Amino acid sequence: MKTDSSVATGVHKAALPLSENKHLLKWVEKMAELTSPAAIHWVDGSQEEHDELCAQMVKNGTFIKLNEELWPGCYYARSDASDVARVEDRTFICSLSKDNAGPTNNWENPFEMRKKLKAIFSGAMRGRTMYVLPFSMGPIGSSMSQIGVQLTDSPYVVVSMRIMARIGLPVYQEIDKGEKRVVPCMHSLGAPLAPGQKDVPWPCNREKYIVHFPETREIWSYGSGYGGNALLGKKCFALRIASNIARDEGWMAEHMLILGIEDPSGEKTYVAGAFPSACGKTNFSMLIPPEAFARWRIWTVGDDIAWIKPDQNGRLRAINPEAGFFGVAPGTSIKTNPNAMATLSRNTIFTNVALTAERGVWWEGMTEEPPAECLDWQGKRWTPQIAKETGATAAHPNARFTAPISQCPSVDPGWEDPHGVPISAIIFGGRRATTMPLVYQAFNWSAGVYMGATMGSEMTAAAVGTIGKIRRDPMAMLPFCGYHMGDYFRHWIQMQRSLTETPRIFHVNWFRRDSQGRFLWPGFSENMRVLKWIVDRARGRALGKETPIGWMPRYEDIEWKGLDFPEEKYLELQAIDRNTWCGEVIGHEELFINLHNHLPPEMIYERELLICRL
Ligand code: SAT
Ligand code: MN
Repeated sequence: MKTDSSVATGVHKAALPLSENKHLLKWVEKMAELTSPAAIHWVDGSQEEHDELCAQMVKNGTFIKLNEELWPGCYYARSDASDVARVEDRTFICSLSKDNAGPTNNWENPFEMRKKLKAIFSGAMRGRTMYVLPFSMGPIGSSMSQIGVQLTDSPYVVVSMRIMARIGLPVYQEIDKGEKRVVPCMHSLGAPLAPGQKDVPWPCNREKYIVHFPETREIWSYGSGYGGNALLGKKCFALRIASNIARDEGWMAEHMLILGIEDPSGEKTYVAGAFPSACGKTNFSMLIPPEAFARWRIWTVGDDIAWIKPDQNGRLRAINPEAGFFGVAPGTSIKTNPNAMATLSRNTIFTNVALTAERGVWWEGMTEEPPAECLDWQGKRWTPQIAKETGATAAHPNARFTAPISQCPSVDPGWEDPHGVPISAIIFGGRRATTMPLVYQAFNWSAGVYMGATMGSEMTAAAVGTIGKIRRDPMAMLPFCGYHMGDYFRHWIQMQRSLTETPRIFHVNWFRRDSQGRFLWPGFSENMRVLKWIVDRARGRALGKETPIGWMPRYEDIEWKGLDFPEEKYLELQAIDRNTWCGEVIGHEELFINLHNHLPPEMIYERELLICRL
C-alpha cells in the first residue's frame, strides 16, 4: 500500500492517522486488509481538502464545476442511470433473530450475511483511495449526538457528508475522549480499478447491499453511491441504527422535520412532522407565511430527521442530527420554496438535475419557462420539444441538492442548541387524493400513536417502486425502522410514561382532490393557516369540533384573512365519509395482521373505538 494518499499533492499528510483511538486504528487496518485500497486518506474536514477532492472529481469527470458567477462553490454530478434512489429491496436488517427485524424489514441471518459481505468487500477498493471519514450526527459534544466513522472509497460521499454532517478534526477529538460508542459504517462502491484501468464518472455496482447489524450497531453498504444508500449518517445511522439505540435508551429517532412558529408577540412553538420521502417536508420546514401573517415567522431546525428525548422536566426536546439538506430538486422554485432556493444558491452539490448552456442547473418546476436547450441528467441533449415528443424529463424525478442548513435564510437561531428545542406538537401527514381531511387532532396520545401507525401515502420517486400506489407507512418510518414495527408502536405508547406533558398529535393532508381531480387546498404558504390552529390547540386556546376521527377546526376556527376560501369548499376538504372511512380502517387491518404478535393492545383498542364511533 502506498504511504501517501493519491489525492495528496504533498500539501497535507492525509495518509497519517488523525486519531489515537486504538479500536479505530485497528478497524481501519483490518478493513484496508479486506478491501485492499491503493491509499488511505484520513479526512480532516478542511476547506483545502474539500477543494482538492472537488478538483480531483472534476478531473475524473464525476463533477462539473458550475459557473462561479451564477453558482458560486457549486458542483454538478450525474449518477449512473441505475443508481438514482434508495433500494429498499436491497436493504437488510440483520438482527440475531428474524423476529426482531419483523415482517416490514428484509432479514438475513447475520452470520450468513457477514460471510457474504466479506466476500464482496474483499478487494473491493482496489485501485481506489479509502477515506476515513469521522462524523457527528448532531452538534459535536451534545449529549444527544452520536458519532460514526464511515470508511468509503467515494470522494463524492466525503464532500457530501461534509455538508450533511459535522466531520473531521473535532470529531476525532470526540472519538479520542473515548466517552461515546462509535458506529462503524463500511461503504464501498464495489468498483475496484485494475492497474491502468480508466475510471468512470459514477462508479457503482449492479449488485447492491445496504446492511444493518442492529445489535452490534454496524452498517455495511455496497454497490451504490447515491443518497441514503451511501451517505451512511442519514437513513442508515440516524434512523435505522438510531431507532434501535433510541428504543434501548428511552428516546425516539424519527423521520421528522422540526420547525418553530413565532407569533407576533415573539412566542415560539416548535413542532415535529413526519411525512414520507418526497411529500414536501423540505418545503413545509421552510414555509414563508402568507401576507396576512405579516408578523409571523417560521424557523427551520431540520427537514428530515429528528432525535427526540425527554428532558429532566419530562418534556420532549428535539435535535436535528443533520447539518445539511438532501432535498428533491424538481418542483423547487422561488415560488414554491424561496428559502430552499436561497440555501442552494451556493456551496451546493447538484445530482441528476439538468445542466444549462451557461453551466447552470435547471429542473422541472424551477422556472415557468424551460431553457431552450440543456443537457439532461444523463448528459443527453434536451429541449422542450423533445420533452413533448418523448416525455423525457430534463432532471430525474429524484434529482437532489445537497446544501448546508446554515445557509438557509429561515434557519432557527437555536438549530445547533445541544439541548435541542422543546416539542409541543407532532404532525403526521401523507399524500392522499381522497379520504383524509386537511387537518384533525387525535383525542390523546394513544389515539395519536394509532393515527401515526396507520398513516398511508401515495408512493413517490424517492424509492424504487410503483409511483402513485397507496402504501401504509407508519410514522413515515416503514423503510427506516431498524426493528420490529410492532415493537416500535409499543415504544411510542410507552414514551408517554416518561413525559409530564405529551405533545398534541395532528394529521394533515395537503393533497386531497375534488371529483375533477383538482387539488382542494392551495398548500405551500397557506399551510400556515393550519399551523396556526395547531399551535393554538397545542397551547389550549383554540376550539375544535369533536368528530369520529378526532378534533377538527370549524370553518371559523381557521384564520382566513387574505385568502378567499369559501365555506363549502372547506367542508368538502374536511369531509369524513363514514363508508370510505370504514374501508380505510380495513386498510389498517392489513398492516396489523402482519404485525399481530408484536402489536401493543392499545392499537387494537383504538381501532375498535374508531369503528364504534364510525
Ligand atoms: O434516503 S435519501 O436520503 O436518499 C432521500 C429520502 O428518501 O428521503
Ligand atoms: Mn426523508
